[in-house]
Amino acid sequence: MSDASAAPVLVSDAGAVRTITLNRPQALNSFTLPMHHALRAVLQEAAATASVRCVVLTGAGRGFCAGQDLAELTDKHSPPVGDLVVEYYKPLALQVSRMPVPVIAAVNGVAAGAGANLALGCDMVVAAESAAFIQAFSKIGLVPDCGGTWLLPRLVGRANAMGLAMTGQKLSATQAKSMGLIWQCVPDAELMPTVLALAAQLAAMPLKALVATRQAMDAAQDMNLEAALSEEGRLQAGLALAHDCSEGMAAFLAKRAPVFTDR
Ligand code: T3D
Repeated sequence: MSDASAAPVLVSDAGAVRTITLNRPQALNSFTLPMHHALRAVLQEAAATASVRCVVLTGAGRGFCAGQDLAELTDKHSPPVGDLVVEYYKPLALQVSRMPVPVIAAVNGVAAGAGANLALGCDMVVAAESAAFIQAFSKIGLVPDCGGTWLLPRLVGRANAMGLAMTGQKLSATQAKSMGLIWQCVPDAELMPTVLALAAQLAAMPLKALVATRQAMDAAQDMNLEAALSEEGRLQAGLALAHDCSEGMAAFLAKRAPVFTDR
């Protein structure tokens, strides 16, 4: 019989919300190849499961994720560092950015290296007060990966991005909130109740519109105003034909609660 507590990733459902828990607490949930494979599979499954309308990503124990397991790199069978980035961290960041449902990071403790950028790549980030974010890469002679070079300047501007990446300094969750790096910072005991309530709220909303909002926001960063306005028009034209838009307008006019079902 397999020991579920030893699985590198745990999955649980509460209504339409699926919680995925990184589960290597003895090493602050740092990434090994088995954890990469398990996370890829459970994200694929969540994306393909119609009843899942929001995903929450969190960590077991006192950490969220400490990035790459550095001990694994000393294994002679470990792929070269560059290959790990291309074959694992890049696909992971893209997979999260292409989920057909909103993804919320519930950052329960330290998020370092690729673990920090995995969290920051989620649609919304809620952190416990005791959590912290560390761009640990420079301290071991690497550049931010798992989307860090793309995400950080967009989230907090070049000056803050460069400061965080070059110094690798620990940013408390409170500082991260003040800097605009994350959506919310809450007392530790309120983290999961807050995130699960937020996830249930998003799960009941028009998902196509939420996912298109993510796509439009990200794409607009590389567009001029005219192009961004055109993209808004293109997306709006498609969304206006979807069930959820008709339902939202009908419910408003009928003064009743809407029931959104598109995904
Ligand atoms: O191919 C590639 O590698 C490229 C991809 C790179 C992506 C990356 O993520 S690079 C960045 C890798 N991560 C780091 O450099 C962070 C290393 N960890 C730390 O700096 C510290 O652990 C923290 C600041 C995150 C937390 O510090 P603290 O004092 O709260 O905890 P600790 O005592 O350092 O760690 C607790 C245990 O977790 C400890 O094990 P032990 O002594 O109790 O048996 C520690 O060794 C282990 N641990 C923490 N981080 C990692 C780790 N083990 C392996 N790899 C880790 N990244």
